[in-house]
Amino acid sequence: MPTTLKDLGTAKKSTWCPGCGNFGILTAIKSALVDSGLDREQAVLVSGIGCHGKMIDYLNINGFHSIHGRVLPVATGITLANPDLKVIGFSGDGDCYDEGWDHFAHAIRRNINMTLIVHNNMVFGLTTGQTTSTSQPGFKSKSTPYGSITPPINPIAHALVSNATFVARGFVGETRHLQNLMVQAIKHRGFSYIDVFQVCVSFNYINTYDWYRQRVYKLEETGYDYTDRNKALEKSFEWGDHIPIGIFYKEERPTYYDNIPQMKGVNLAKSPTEIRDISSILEEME
Ligand SMILES: Cc1ncc(C[n+]2csc(CCOP(=O)(O)OP(=O)(O)O)c2C)c(N)n1
Ligand code: SF4
Ligand SMILES: [Mg+2]
Repeated sequence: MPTTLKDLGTAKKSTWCPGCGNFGILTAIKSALVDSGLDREQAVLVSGIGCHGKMIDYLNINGFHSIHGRVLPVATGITLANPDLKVIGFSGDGDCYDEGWDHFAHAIRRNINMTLIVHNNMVFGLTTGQTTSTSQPGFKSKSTPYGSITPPINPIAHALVSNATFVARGFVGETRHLQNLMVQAIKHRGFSYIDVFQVCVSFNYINTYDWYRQRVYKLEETGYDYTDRNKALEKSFEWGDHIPIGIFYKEERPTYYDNIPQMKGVNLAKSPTEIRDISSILEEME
């Protein structure tokens, strides 16, 4: 049965701060799930640890609240074991671009069939606002009281050079636009990735709603062609007074699962499990 907005609500009381950008992501994903016509039972959510991780509590869909930085290994396991499921991962900038950084490149280059949404608030929110690898130069926090001295990571550029098949950026102040990006990401076969500018009203006083509103513009309104990886890379470095949001790059390519001939038509989760006696093999190896 197609999912409705009502189906997706839960009775859990939100613990996000009033005005938090996570509310925008929640609103957008709910509408995107309805728009994409996905049955609730066809989807599985995976989240990391942080304020973003509470998405699992507020969406009435089977979910796995994993450990810090490990959204991608868990999501990879689920999608390979049961390719009939649509796996959607919610990660934080700290979760994905710091603690789980190595998984990012590898899930992308393998073209794991899943969607990854990164709540990029440029701080470790849940642990009270320390600097992350996307915090802007000079950003002052408890961990960098004199201001961040290292240049931030450019996750869009990294995704592109890792051979990503779907790379986009959204902003929580543009929920309709974000919802549309999410629908396209969900429909994409392969690894679809959206970095979302998610405002943290409690700990990031630089990258506020107004800061973004004065800078973001939509790529699709400029006649931009998202099929050219080199152009996308060039765009990914645009920062400052004008910051692009929208789809940077998109292509179709076989997924990791598609490239394993032994997996063709196999659904491990639905395969019969039997206990096999392997003692003779073990004895041979002694
Ligand atoms: C392995 C491990 N390291 C560190 C922590 C502590 N920790 C919990 S939440 C968090 C910050 C999360 O930041 P981010 O991923 O950006 O999520 P946000 O809270 O900003 O949504 C950290 C460092 C942890 N729980 N587990
Ligand atoms: S600390 Fe920041 S990210 Fe976390 S709930 Fe509050 S506003 Fe949102
Ligand atoms: Mg964060």
